[in-house]
Amino acid sequence: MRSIMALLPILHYPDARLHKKAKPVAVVDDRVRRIVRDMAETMYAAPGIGLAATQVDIHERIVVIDVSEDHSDLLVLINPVITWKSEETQVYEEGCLSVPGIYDEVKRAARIKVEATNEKGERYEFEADGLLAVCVQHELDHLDGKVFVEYLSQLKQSRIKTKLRKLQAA
Ligand code: QAP
Ligand code: CO
Repeated sequence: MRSIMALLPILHYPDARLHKKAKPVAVVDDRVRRIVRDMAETMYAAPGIGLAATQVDIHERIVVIDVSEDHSDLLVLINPVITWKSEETQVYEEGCLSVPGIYDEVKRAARIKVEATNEKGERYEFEADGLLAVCVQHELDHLDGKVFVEYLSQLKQSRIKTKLRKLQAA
């Protein structure tokens, strides 16, 4: 039986709750699986390619990512850790569901190794490059309370704040 769709409200920058540090998940149970399912539905509906629990005001170390064209490759990352980053970097034009309409270049490691737990509670490992590597680093930053605009100049950050505050007021 298909459960009822639950779309979660997404916090928008600048919101202090985006800067909270998420706590590890102790046990992957039905409560956590429900959060994962609701996050995936919220990400696909947006549409987006990545969503961290912090962005839906849940301060637990949970991320969903799907960089496929057809929603066919959902990655569930519970308590994720980047265990290795390449010296080589790549610059990518990033966006964020919490910073609507704003896109700018960020430099990050080009290749990473990641360890995480899936929705069954199993620990797994993978290597990522390209867009997936960007997305994992972007989403893990959210769990530590960091938004991609914090990599931009102070001038750009204050312009973005002003623009988004006006949009929210309208
Ligand atoms: C993070 O971002 C990311 O501004 C995921 O109006 C972005 O899914 C990682 C979105 C780029 C790597 C590269 C943004 C949707 C979605 C917007 C997203 C918007 C509507 C962003
Ligand atoms: Co984001």
